[in-house]
Amino acid sequence: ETWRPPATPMRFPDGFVLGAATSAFQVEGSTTADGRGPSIWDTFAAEPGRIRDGATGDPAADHYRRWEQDVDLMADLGLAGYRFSVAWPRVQPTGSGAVNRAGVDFYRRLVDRLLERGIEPAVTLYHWDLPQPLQDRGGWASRDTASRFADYAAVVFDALRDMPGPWLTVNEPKTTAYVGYGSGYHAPGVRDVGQMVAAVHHQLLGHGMAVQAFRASGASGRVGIALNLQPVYVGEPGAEDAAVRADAVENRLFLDPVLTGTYPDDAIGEEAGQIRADPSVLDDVVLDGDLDVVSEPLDVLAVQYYGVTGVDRSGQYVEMYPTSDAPWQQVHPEGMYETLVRVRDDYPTAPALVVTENGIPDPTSEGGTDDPERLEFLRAHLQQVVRAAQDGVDVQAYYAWSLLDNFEWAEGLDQRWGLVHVDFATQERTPKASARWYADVVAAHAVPPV
Ligand code: GBH
Repeated sequence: ETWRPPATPMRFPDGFVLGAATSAFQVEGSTTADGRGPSIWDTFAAEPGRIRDGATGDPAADHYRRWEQDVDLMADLGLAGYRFSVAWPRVQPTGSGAVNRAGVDFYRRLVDRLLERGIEPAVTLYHWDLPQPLQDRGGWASRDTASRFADYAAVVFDALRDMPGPWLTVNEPKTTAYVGYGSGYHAPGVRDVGQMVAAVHHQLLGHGMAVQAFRASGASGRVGIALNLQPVYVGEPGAEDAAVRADAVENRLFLDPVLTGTYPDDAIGEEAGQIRADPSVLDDVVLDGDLDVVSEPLDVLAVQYYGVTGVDRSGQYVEMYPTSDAPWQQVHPEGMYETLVRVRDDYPTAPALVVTENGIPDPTSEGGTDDPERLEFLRAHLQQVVRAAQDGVDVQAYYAWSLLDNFEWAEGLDQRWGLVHVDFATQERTPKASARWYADVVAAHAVPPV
């Protein structure tokens, strides 16, 4: 039976943080300023045919130069939280060794201004902009990258050590592995299942090593990882087993090692729904002791939820719910509730949850500021978050994706995910109708009924 929202406002728990999110490469621009080194996304965007309309990360939303105005905008909207990512190539231009002070100082100023404005920062350490010199040595297919990441993380923990909010180590290791090293649709554009599986493990290992560095640093705040989770449904009669295996691929391959220190044994193989490879590709990269590191206890688990998927008997994806203008996104708000409840029920050791991304693109590329689809999407998903909290799930924050229209990876500037419209010709910011509605939600600390 379908759950129906009440006709009265749904209140968030006391202390629940409502905010919005961005990532460095998607908004900053200024890709060569103040000593920043090249990242894999600079390289990838420079290759013809990789990005829609040949867009690049410069100037994106020009946030590196307009950050003060952007913090003012967040304050005007009354946001209680802002999730951003630190660009590794600004902090360590070659991915290791010498620290670039100018890069660190940018994030120090940003955090200080956010705190002055009463906006709690949430800091992601890796949102896909790997320093190019590390890719030249194998990227996440190489075990050494995990150690380099932990060293970089320690630099940031130290520089922003008083940051009170959540720290997220790696953003969506699934996407980097499957899209960066599997389909090759994202940087670094590799198509190799062996490298893909290695990239899963080395990102999770890097995450665990960064958690250890966090504990050693004495920095404040709480640490976790950001996983994009996606309920998998049986898309036709007889697809039950394929759906279980697809769930291993989409969810358990990441949740299990991080929360229980084991990899599922049904994610990789030749059966419907699985990653098509010999399971030994994983065994070959997991060394003794690694899973203890990967499963270092966390303070928060960050969940990113965009939609659900169905699978048929052969494990192929089937459409069961309407898609947004992103063809991969099947919109189903109940999936938000199911995801939060599932983590709580299936993983007794799970820490508090925060939702660090959720959103949709505008339905046309016209780029207007009237966005009723986004407003209703946010309303329906926020209701499901409150519903989960009411049912006893310890969920403590929600960050809409995204604060600003920005560089949407391979889709370039065409797909607009912002609460705030950006005119890329002038960089003028204009809050969309959804942003004004969301400001009211934050102020009321409750989701209004339709
Ligand atoms: C998030 O990923 C990212 O964290 C964020 O940076 C991004 O802006 C946001 O979503 C909106 O997309 O085109 O068939 O190859 C969400 C998960 C995984 C969704 C990769 C798109 C590519 C599918 N993403 N996927 S396809």
